[in-house]
Amino acid sequence: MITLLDYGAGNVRSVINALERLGENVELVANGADIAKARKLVFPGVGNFGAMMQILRDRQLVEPLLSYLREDKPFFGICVALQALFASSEEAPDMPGLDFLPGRVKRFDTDLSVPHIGWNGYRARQPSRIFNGLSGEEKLYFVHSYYVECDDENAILTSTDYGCEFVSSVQKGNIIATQFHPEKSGRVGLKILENFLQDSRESVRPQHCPQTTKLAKRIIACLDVRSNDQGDLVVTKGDQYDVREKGDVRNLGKPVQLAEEYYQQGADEITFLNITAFRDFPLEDMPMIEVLRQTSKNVFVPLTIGGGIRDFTDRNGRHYTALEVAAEYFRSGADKISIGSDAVLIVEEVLKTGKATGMSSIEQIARVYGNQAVVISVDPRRVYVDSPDAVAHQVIETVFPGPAGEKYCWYQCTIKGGREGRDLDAMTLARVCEQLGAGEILLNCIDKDGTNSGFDLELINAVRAAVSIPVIASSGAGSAEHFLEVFTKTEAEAALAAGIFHRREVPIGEVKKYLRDRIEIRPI
Ligand code: 1PR
Repeated sequence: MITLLDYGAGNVRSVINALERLGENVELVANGADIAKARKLVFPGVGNFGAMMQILRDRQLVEPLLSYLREDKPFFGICVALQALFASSEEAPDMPGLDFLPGRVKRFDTDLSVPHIGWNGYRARQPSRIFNGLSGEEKLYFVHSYYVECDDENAILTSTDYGCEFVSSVQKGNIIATQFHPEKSGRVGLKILENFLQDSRESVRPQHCPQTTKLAKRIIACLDVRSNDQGDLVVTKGDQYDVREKGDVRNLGKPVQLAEEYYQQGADEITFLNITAFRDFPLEDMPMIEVLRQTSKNVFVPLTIGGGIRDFTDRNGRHYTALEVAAEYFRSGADKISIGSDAVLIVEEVLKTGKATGMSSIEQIARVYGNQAVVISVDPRRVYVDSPDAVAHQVIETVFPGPAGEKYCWYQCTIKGGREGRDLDAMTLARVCEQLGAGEILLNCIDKDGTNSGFDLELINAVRAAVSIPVIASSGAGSAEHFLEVFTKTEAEAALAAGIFHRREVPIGEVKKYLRDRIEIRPI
């Protein structure tokens, strides 16, 4: 029996799924007494340090938690729960932490994009039972903007590099806490959790200890999901967003099954896009939520879900906020949500009024679940112009001239799955969304979607230069070489593809094999 401290702020579903996969029964903490009687306690911290500490205080869990830690009973803290063990955090300077270990939590101050999202290595500083069966060459999944500086050298279990060397896990007696997410780190992460659960394991040191660790470029499999004309939920794929062939919606497989296949093949993340959610209300679309629930039981890498995240009034007049829609997705197993159409409308409003309201879906969801949980999905298309000042948008000079020989273009944002073009360019959208609190940009390209002709490098470079959050390049992948091209000719942190994986033209394993000796990737 494992006791899980769910303080109600984020996606604890994946931690529960991972523990259940390892054969454990999970009991949730309802009050301080549950902590006192716990035999093994897992604490997955999510979101904002200040918000988390406030909830622990309001629910009078701080003292029971400190007593549990002082008694040196088995404890596993994840992400913000590691940070909670220290005295303070720059994320919420007025809110004290648990002060169980000496040190502090600081924000990354680096030219690299922040949040630090993705798979990075670790350097063991002391032996531990959690290293059983690990070689030291594995990569683990991180997602955070703040990191720990620990003054007790003996408590540092591993360190990792990202602009600086930071503490990626600590161990003091039976108290273990990691900045990385074992529940999202595939087979390696499950092994670490298993090692924690089996208290008889002896302490070992991994054979390999890297001099420096590097963040891997991520390969993401994307599943565009919708109902076909028979009412079945299918994975589909468009050519420049047209998903019909001879009148029928293309059916490329079942969402849960395909997601599991891609996980087994080595996908670093899985993204589901509910592509018709702009006209249907996602909370009425229970099958999609069920897809997420089922997938998260067997897929232990990050899951993103997009489609229909916005305020909505149903046919009975009940109003739902975007935050409620997102909350349902997080509860069902999503780690990140992606916002498409609504982001365009929000940015248009901000530009019109000159101010943010604090109430937009981006701001609200980022506040509760953290910036890293909010992805902006951009659906731009090229509009050619004769000169750089022909329009009041950010224009680029292109090496691929337009139909009338135009040497310039801008990237027009669209909504409703490309059906409606708006008077806003993709770079401005990305920049304003970052200011509002988005943590990552998923950059599609309608011109390239489904063409197998390679990514739009000009678009990716322009958007990457406009923001300091990670950018996922999407649309157009047709070969393993295209992934190398996007990672060597742009600064994109991740590349997403759909068609080549669904049509089994180039499996993920082959893409990774090709990239293995050329760039930093996560080994399968
Ligand atoms: O606007 O918040 O409801 O979200 C709807 C989401 O659905 C958006 O993220 C939007 O990108 C997506 N979407 C809407 N219509 C379509 C469509 O195809 N008709 N799909 C659609 C977007 C683009 C990528 C695709 C890549 C890679 N598809 O998801 O997977 O282009 O494809 P490729 O490797 O085969 O080239 P909202």
